Amino acid sequence: MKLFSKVMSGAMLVVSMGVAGVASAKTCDLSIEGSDAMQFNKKELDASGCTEVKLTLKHAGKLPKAAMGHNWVLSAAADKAKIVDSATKAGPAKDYAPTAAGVIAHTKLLAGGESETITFKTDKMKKGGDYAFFCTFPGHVALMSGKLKF
Ligand SMILES: [Cu+2]
Repeated sequence: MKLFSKVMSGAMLVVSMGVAGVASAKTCDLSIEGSDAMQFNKKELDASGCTEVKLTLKHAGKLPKAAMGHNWVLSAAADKAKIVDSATKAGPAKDYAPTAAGVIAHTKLLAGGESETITFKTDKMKKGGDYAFFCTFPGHVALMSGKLKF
C-alpha cells in the first residue's frame, strides 16, 4: 500500500508538472516611453513568468532622431557595456544598432512621436537572471538604463 501510494503520488506529480508547463505559456504586454529629456519613464520592467514579451517603445518627445533618438535594447547586464560600444561604433548611418553578441531583443532607433512594438521569446533567459534594458544612442546609457525582472 505504501509503495502504491508512492507510485501514485509520483505519477500525479508528473501529470501536474505537465499541466503547469502548458499553463505557463504566457505573452506579456510591456510598454515604456523615452523623452526629449533623455529619460525612460520606467526604471524597471517585470517579465517574470512570461514566455513571450510584447514590448512597445514610444518616443514621447518631439526632437529628431539625429538629436535625441531612442531605442530599447535588452541583454544580460554583463553584456551591456560591449553592446553599447558596438552601437557607438555602428554609428549614425546604422542608427547606432546594437550589433554585439548578447542582444536578446531590440527596437529600432525612434524619433520623437514614433513608436514600435517588438515581440520576443524568453526561452533562452534564466529565471532570476540579471537583465538590463538601455538605449544605445551615444551618451544616453548613463540615464536611459533599467532592470528587467525575469
Ligand atoms: Cu536614447
